Parts: sequence; structure tokens; C-alpha cells
Amino acid sequence: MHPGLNLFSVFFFKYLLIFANQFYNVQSEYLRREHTLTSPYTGSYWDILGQSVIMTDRVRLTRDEQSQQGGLWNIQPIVYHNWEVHIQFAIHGQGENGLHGDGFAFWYAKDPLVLGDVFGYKNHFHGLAVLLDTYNNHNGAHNHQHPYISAMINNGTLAYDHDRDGTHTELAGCSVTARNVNHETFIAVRYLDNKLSVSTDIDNKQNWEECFVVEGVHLPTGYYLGLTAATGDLADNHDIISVKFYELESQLKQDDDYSKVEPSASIFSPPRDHVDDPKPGFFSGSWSGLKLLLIIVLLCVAVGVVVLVGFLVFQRHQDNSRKRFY
Ligand SMILES: *[C@@H]1O[C@H](CO)[C@@H](O)[C@H](O)[C@H]1NC(C)=O
Ligand SMILES: [Ca+2]
Repeated sequence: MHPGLNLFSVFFFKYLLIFANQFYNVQSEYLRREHTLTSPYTGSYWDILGQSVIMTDRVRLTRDEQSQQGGLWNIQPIVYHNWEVHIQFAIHGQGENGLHGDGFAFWYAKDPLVLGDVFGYKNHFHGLAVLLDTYNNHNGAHNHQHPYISAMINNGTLAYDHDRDGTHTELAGCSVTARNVNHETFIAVRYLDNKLSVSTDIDNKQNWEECFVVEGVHLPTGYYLGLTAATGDLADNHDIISVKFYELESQLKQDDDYSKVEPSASIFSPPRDHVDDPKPGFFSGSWSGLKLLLIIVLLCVAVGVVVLVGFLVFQRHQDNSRKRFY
């Protein structure tokens, strides 16, 4: 064999391994169709109620009118203990005197398809709520930007307090600017090894920014995904463009039955400052452009080298043939 060929195959297999490893990492997060919703929103795994309507390019939870309630629920219970949900949304409207509301909520809750007055779902719920509150009024002593994103865990005993903005029942929160923008806006909710992470992609930078992380969050399997919204005196269009659900694979041993777990949160970690640079591979599907480019370049180089070596071997073979015939 050509001496260069040995060296080449060592490099080739090294990069093949790296590529295979990258591929494997991506495969450990599985998109689950039965919990995913994209245009044209036809599948049978989702249902709407209240004033929500299905449009060609979005599900409108509420339109920009007063006193609306609506919900979009996944009617297939989640059997996975670790997961991540990416929601593309749009909040927009006229706003009277610069006021608008109330916002929308993501739920991982026990009872799907119920209407209520906590962002379109019932109070005293069981499960997890991630609330995007856009009601920029003066209730409460605080004065944060809107939407204000917060999380709440409930075992049915806690009541959400609208008058105090729910800030006394929240686990953690952060403020973002995501109303009436001309680019796509996303929120990600990740639940892995009893850690709840909420991130946003709302600055049109195509990366996730951490909103908050809460550890010691216990949620059962068998609950349902929901997206709901409400308007009161103030209104907005609350639109859901897509929902993507990924099952995550934990590195920890997972042989327990999680179906009987009571929703609870034991440890509270305060929100950190926003970080512009996302941790690579932190979120599924976040094939950062650079990572993808690197793999494509490596693949091109590998293919190029294979073709070159093949050509050299072929030529040598031809030379040998010629020697025989002439
Ligand atoms: C429900 O939550 C409340 C408040 O967090 C707590 O005091 C209570 O013990 C919990 N009940 C159950 C059955 O877990
Ligand atoms: Ca508010």
C-alpha cells in the first residue's frame, strides 16, 4: 500500500469517529411527533377550546379583543420523564393607551382542555406553568419589562394572584421584549434531571438566552402540554406558530416510575444575568451554524480525499495495466 495511504486512513477514521459522535449526540434528543404541532395543524393529537382558532400559519389563542379565553392542548399524555419544548409564538396588537394583555402560558398540567382565568387555564392547577405576562400595568410594587416570564409549580393548593402579578407564587422570572416585533420569537422549556430551564430566542440572533434555571423541580409523567391565553380589559393577539417536543435522554439511571410524583419545587436558584453566548449543544435542535459548518467542511474534505486517493489508486492500476500490455 502507498505509505501516505496509511496516514490518510488514520485521519479519515478519526474524523469519521468525530462525525459519528456528533451524530449520536443529536440522536439522543428525539423529536416526538405526537406532541409536536406545525403548520398546517391538521394532526389529531391537538385540540382547541374557547375563542382559539386555527389559521393557515398559526393557532390564534386569542385575538386582539377584550374578554377572550382560549387554549390549545395536546391530548396525548407525556410518558417521558425528561423533555424539552420549543414554542414559536407571536404577541401583537393595537394596544390602547400603550396597554395590552394579558399574555399567554405554557402548561404541563394534569387536566387538559379546561378554561379558566389564569391566562386561560384554571387556578389551583396541578403541574407546571410558564407564564408570559404582557400586562404592563402598575399592579404590584415592581416595574419590570414585558412580557415578564415566570414559572410556577402547583399541587392544586396554590392560587395564582393576578393583582400581585403572581410574583409571590413564582419560582423564578425574567423580563424580555417580544411584543410587536417583526422577527420570529421562541421560548424553550427544558425539564431534565429535575432541573427546569427556561430560555428565549427573541432578539433575532438565532440562539438561546437563558431566562432562568430552577433545580429540585419534581413533576410526574402522564401530564399534558397546553398553551393558553386570555384578554381582559386589555387585549392582544396571542399566536402559536409551532410547538416542537423533544424527548431527552438522561445520563442518570432512570428506572423509577414517575407517574405518582406530586408536583413540587424544593430548591430555588435566582435568575442569572442574561448571557448572549449559548452553551454549545445546550438545547436540542440548536445545531449552531458553526458546528454544522464544521461537520459539512469535514465531510467535504473527507469525500474529496477519498476521491483523490481513489483516483491515484486507479491511475497506478492503469499504469500497471499499461506496463503489462506494452
Ligand atoms: C402542596 O404544596 C403545598 C405548598 O407548596 C405544601 O405545603 C403541601 O404539603 C403540598 N401537598 C402535597 C400533598 O404535596
Ligand atoms: Ca401584570
